[in-house]
Amino acid sequence: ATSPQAAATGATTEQLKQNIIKHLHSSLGTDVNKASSQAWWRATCAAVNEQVFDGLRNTQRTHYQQDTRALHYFSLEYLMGRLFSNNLHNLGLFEQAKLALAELGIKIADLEDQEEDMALGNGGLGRLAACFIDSLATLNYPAVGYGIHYEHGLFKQSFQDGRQIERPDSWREYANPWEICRPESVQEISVYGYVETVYDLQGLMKKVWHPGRIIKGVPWDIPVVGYNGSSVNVLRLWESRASDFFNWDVFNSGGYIDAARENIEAETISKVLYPNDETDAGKELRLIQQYFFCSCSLKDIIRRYKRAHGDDWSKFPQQVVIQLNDTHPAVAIPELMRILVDRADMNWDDAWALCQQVFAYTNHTLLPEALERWPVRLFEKVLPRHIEIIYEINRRFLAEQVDVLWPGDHAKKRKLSIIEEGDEPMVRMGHLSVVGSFKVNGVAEIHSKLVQSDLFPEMVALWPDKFTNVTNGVTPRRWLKACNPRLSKLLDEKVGTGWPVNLKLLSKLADYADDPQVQDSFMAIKQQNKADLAKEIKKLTRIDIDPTAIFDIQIKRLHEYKRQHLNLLHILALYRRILQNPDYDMVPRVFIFGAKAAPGYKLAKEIIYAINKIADKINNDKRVKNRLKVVFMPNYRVTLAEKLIPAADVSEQISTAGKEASGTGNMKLALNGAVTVGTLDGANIEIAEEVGSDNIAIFGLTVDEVKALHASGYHSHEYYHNNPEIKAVLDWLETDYFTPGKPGELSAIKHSLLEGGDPYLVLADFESYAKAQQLIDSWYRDKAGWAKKAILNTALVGKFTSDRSIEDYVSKVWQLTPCKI
Ligand code: 26R
Repeated sequence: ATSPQAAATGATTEQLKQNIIKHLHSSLGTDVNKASSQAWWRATCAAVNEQVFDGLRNTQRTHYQQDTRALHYFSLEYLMGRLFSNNLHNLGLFEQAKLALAELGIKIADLEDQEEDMALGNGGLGRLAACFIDSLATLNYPAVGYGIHYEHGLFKQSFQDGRQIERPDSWREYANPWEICRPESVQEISVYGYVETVYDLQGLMKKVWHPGRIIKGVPWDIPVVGYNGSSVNVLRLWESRASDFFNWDVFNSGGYIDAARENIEAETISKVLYPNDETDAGKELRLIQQYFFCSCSLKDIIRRYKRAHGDDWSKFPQQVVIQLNDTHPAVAIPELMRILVDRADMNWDDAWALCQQVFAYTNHTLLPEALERWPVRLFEKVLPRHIEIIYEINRRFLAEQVDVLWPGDHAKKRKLSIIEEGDEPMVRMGHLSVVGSFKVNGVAEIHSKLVQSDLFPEMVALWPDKFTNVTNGVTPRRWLKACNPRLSKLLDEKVGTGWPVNLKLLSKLADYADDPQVQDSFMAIKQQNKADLAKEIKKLTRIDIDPTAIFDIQIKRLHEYKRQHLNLLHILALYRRILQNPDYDMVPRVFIFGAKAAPGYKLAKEIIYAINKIADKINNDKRVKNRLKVVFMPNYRVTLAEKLIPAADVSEQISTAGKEASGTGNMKLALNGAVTVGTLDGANIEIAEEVGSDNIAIFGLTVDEVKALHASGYHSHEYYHNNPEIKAVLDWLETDYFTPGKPGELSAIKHSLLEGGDPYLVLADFESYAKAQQLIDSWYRDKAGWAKKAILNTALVGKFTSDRSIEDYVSKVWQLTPCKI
């Protein structure tokens, strides 16, 4: 059947077929008889791109003609995943393409597997950026995503004897069909060097930065296709190159070989994504990455603005809003100041007023080790002019804001200063971001409250209206329609086909929650998705699982605060109960993990190792009789998430309360009918509000209880000594039961929970967690009851579409108007 959109664009199955063949011949230089799957995939991409580029041209022309205000999303990370089926779905061409390919004897799924994930991000923050640009295009908001064109995205993970091995990701080794190089828009940026103070003819002081290096930024554009033939926006990613005339200039750099080395260094900037999630490594190259893409992007924005408005800066804040995705791009603030003051000769007050109307900042984490601070020393070396500007921003802030509200209060100044004093003075990027932005938001209600009460209380006193909340969301196009076609079809039948752009329509499904037929269809779909996943698990891990067992899934980066080890201790407790009581009655359960550990995060890697070793033992123990299986899927990434999420019965969202800013996997899993086992943390709280307490298993300490427990002195030993099950499973880790002949190989976990003080309160929450899991077991025994809960999860989480997040940003922060193409 031809969808209305496809009919409108005149793209019939037959035309698609001809186009694919045309590209097989003219772009790939092969033909139908000998084309590989790779060639078929590339030819199909090329055929699809004809429509993508039409949309791109139309969109850009319309935005230019209407001189629209636009959002500029600045992010070090975009976790895009694959674009093939996403673009086909958003163009309304998926079914035609499937048919066209089938007629050519090709399975579309085989082509999808030809594509590497575009994994230019670590986790939540990067995937959020990807969902947001999808929604922006779908809602017809003029927007550009700016970032870095990393040659290597997040490392690929494999296991060797249960331990994580990292290998480089080379996503564009054989070229990426979705990107367009734009040599006409290259930028040059400077780093290093020194600042000279000069006086002009009127005797006015001017600062002149004499750079030590010039680096070229080459933009690559990735079209971002909105759903239903709406806008096609761009994601513009900068690749660093050596700047030819400067660096090969032997007089400037001391010699031919030095020049060659500098060229290599220039190209290193965009080589690789830093794989740290939540731990700031403070590396020089990372600061240069941040500055490189911010400077290129600002110059790009200014060039476009000047094309329409010349040297008149007065309309700049009307036309341009920049969203900082965490503090990673915060150096854009002093960079814009530098451009305005040093280059455009604007006076400081006007420049600062302009800046403060342009930037807005999203905070994504409260973890102290993730809050970025750069040594002043490093700034002086890399960006000597910017550190002066930061000092001046700080001087005025302390004198004109802090000292006015708290006269003579030095403690306040010390706490609020953008420069942290000490043996090694540091630039606090969070402070800089708050001071330089007109809005600051957290990513879930509770997180935004904590940003205000715990992280920046004085900033709230200074600027109460600056702070707001925008709860995260996920795109239902990728995370339901494309990844779960069976459920999508049922939803089309029950609530109509409008749900991908109006997710609240899913609430109509609640009317059927008690309907036995709908329950059967819903659970039959879940069962088919589980069978598919079981096959995939067998293929990837050689592990056999029972597709009728409860599929219990924890997928996210590996971090102590996310508490994969709490899940593991509970698995050990179940295993122990089974061994102690051969008839232990439990619904068969498969615990599935997916997680990458930052390569330098020792304990996280130990947890991966422990899960793998314990899995191996349990999965091969006949006495378990299939009640328990543990699977660690290697190389968790967007594409794997798309296979896991539709098959989940239970969603593990078990962070220590107050630590997970929002979470977005929690939303994807609930949307696909999984029941959450979760703490009252991040967006779990809002999910619980939406689905109701019968349809979610909440456990554990609340944020206030966590604070109270820390305040009163938390002693994890007490839980160890008072709870025999906790004691037994922790002691078990020290034996050689799971690592024959090598006792103590798994003791790092026990160590961190006892001698290490258990900073994330794993032992404090253990009992409550085990009870919640018990509740899940009893809920699942009631088939109709479970089906109802699953259905209600899908029906009631419409709030968590990223379209709603974007509309919230538009009304609270960005003030954009949609522009129909
Ligand atoms: C400083 C650097 C090493 C760094 C720190 C932290 C790099 C990357 C991060 C990742 C953080 C900012 C992150 O991804 N946070 C997650 O953002 C998601 C989207 O808002 C939230 O859902 C999630 O709760 C939060 O952990």
